[in-house]
Amino acid sequence: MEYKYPFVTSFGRVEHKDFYIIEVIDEDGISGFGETEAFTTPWYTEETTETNRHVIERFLVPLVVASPISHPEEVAERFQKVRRNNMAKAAVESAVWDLFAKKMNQPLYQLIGGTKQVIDVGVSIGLQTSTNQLLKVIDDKLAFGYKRVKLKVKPGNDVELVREVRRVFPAIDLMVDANSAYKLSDLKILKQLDQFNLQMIEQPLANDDFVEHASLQKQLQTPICLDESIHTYSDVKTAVALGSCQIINVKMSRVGGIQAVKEIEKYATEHNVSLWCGGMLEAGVGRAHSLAVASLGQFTLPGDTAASENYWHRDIIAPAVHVKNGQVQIPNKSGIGYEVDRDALKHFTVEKIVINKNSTD
Ligand code: OSB
Ligand code: MG
Repeated sequence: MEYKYPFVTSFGRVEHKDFYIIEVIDEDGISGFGETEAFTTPWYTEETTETNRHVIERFLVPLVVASPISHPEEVAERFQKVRRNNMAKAAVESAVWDLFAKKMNQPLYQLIGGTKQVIDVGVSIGLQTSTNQLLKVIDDKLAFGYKRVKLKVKPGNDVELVREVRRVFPAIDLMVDANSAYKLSDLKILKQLDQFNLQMIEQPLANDDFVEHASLQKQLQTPICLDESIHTYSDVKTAVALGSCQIINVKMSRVGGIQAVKEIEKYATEHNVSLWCGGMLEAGVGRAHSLAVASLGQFTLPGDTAASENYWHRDIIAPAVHVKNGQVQIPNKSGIGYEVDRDALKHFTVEKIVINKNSTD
């Protein structure tokens, strides 16, 4: 699917997204849907669309169909024997959650313990060709009512950029995301960001360095939020124990599924860590799952789950995700709450793989 506009970060540029929609069908013919959220390149995490397909087809589906499943929690348990590959796991596990919620005739967000049906959303804005262009894009996004604006930054595109944005928009909720573009030796630059009253700085340092993030957090007033660093429940414990961040961007796909999000959310509640739901520039199925997890109580900050129209001319769900006054209302329907638009799905499909239970026996 082609994006309306390319999305540029410190690690690269994305113009379209290739992904698999996972449809799981049970013995009664009820369907659940999930979406692989990796990109075609391994620049954000190590997974790609192709590794997702490989791992799902070769290892995860056989684990799912090996014997009957009575609750989606069993899926996460079975997947423990496959190391990492969280986005592959999340696509399948979340599809089973959707199916289970539909069987229970309950909205997924309620089934997993979510408490909010109305979700506050912000918007993430990629690097632009000029500061003027960025100011124009922010203006456009604010017209939709988004509750906070996230800017991408990188060395050379930071302090002066944020200064100008703050000058023009002195009162908006504003944050920055570096996607690991800085080193601890850039401390002088990062400290200058403290003057702009940012809600947080997301993932300033290396994706695997909890110690340096802890050291940086001690020297910054602005809260650090971790994104790429967090793949597991134990990563959350490490970050909290070391003081590597005050806030966590939770992406259901990055942590391996809905069960993992539930466990992380419980821990974050007990340890007073604020959460919000990030995005993978995903299509409608992934977005619907993101909204369901954003409904959990500890997701107290606006997430990146912007409207379908922020990304796509045509989404694959009906209705599309709409934002009004910076909020999304999750539909009162069972499962993810949105129907997969079969015509749209067909329109975008370039490959279809069917696996019957018997074919894996
Ligand atoms: O770092 O949160 C990120 C997009 C692609 C990869 C990583 C990130 C992002 C975003 C946009 O910031 C999130 C979205 O709007 O889906
Ligand atoms: Mg990020």
